[in-house]
Amino acid sequence: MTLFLLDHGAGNVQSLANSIKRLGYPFSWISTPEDFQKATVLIFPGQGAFHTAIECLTARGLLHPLLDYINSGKPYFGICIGMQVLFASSAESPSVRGLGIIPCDIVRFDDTDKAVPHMGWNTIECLDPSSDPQSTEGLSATSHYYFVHSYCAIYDPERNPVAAEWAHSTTQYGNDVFVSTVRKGNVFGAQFHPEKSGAAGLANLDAWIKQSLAGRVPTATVTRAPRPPKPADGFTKRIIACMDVRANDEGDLVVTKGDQYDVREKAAPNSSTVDAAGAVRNLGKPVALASKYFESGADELCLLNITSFRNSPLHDQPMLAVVRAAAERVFVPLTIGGGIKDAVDPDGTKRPAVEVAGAYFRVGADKVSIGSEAVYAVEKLRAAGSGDGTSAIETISKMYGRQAVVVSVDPRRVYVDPSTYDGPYKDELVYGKDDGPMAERGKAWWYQCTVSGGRETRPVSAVELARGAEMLGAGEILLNSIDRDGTGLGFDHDLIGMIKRAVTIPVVASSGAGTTKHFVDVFRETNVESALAAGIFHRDEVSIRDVKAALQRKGFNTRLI
Ligand code: 1PR
Repeated sequence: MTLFLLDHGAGNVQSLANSIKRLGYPFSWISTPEDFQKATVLIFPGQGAFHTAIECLTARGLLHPLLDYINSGKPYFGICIGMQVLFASSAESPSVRGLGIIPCDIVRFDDTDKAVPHMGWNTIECLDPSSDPQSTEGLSATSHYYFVHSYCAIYDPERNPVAAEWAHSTTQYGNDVFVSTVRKGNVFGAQFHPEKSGAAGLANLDAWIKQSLAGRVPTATVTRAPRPPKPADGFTKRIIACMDVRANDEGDLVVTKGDQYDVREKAAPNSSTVDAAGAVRNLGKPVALASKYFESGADELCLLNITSFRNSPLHDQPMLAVVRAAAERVFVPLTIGGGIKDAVDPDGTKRPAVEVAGAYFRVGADKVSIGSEAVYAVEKLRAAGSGDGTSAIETISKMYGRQAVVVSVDPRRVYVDPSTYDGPYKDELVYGKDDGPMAERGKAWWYQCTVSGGRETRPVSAVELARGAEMLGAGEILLNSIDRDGTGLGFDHDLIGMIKRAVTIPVVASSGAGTTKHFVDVFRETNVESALAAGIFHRDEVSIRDVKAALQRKGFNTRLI
């Protein structure tokens, strides 16, 4: 029996390959239609848009051989879009037909009651009453799995009995209950990403591969009376560890940390180590810290190449090597930011942003974060009234799906006299509270966007950037605060609440965390989906486990490992 992986050219296949290597199974790649003849066990990892998957498979002559393989009865595991292509169609790409093996349609989540994409960790409920461990495919109702999708197969036995017949497990997200895994005969599919779901996901992959290679197709799903799953929205708050990465003065890539974006050491008064003053703060090696945070229960990792605005990231090989090495050790989502833009290599080769992003996806990144380019794209959008399809946000989300595109916002407060201010951001002004910090009392401010790591301000507000980014196709906002970065004063709830209300896509609160209480406060005050920290984790002042325990004590859902 030979395990094959199908790379349709727009997926995070490296992540799956890393997981299977970790499990110790040999595998080969499907690259030509003929390879399907050699495959006896097949996994199709999918990331990205429905139409992209079908178009890429068609262009490479793989679509019909894939259908023939599945109809041959040999074991098939479809992951995310690899499961969705089994359906007849998807609202994501109305003009494109799926394989039609499951004669139902994929629809978009309702976004009136929750952020879309469904991006984060959730639980599943296996519907098969048998306790046959094979039937569970190594899944557990008490584990969390990583989902990142805007479209789903709604579970509704009354109105959609065929989808219900294929349903192996369901998940609740807000008011929607959808099919999280499908299973029938030789076909198994997961809406979540097992390769990014930590130990729980690896257990699912291991169970399925083991029984498939042994030729043991699980016992047929017993016919069961369709029953409404128990309402159990297991969606957790995500805790993200962020590593700002740059070359130090010796040229080594190190994890640094800004204090309001200034990453150079200050000379301590009467310091004997004067030479330390001015050096790039060095808080560790990126891959080692990434592994440490993964083992400590981080739900996601963010690697930001903070000096990439200076040179072409593709030529900036060290960053690709860092992501490749991190992805071999870390089995939760990896976001890479810094320099995701149209670039020109030193030899003059033009590298469009979508190619830069593709290079990172191919070495194991799951999302790319766009900072400066997003500001320029929104300025252009505001001037033209609509996008022209050429921005990094538009080209990358078109190719890989909006769930793969994060926009990083670097706002700085602009204080104004509320009695005289007559500028364009009146309705975005925040007023200092009488019992607030002294520096804010009697004042008002708005949040201005910056580019190049805060070095240049642009005539765009944080609200304009967030709304424009969503319009252009971004799937998530990484909301930093230059004023709070590295201060330990807590998150800027005014900023975060304002942006959360302005968009329907998920928002990551960032900058300023100093204690576990700061995480409890930001989730309670703003209802953001996730919170990010850097300094307190790098300096071992607070652990990710401490943060999650504090959140659990206050009644928040978190993923404990
Ligand atoms: O403009 O697309 O090349 O992206 C550059 C990326 O690098 C952006 O995401 C930008 O936020 C980031 N960046 C650039 N310069 C700096 C700097 O610090 N000098 N880092 C920088 C910004 C913000 C967070 C930080 C949180 C949490 N860092 O990443 O980790 O504020 O910090 P804390 O918990 O210690 O308070 P492009």
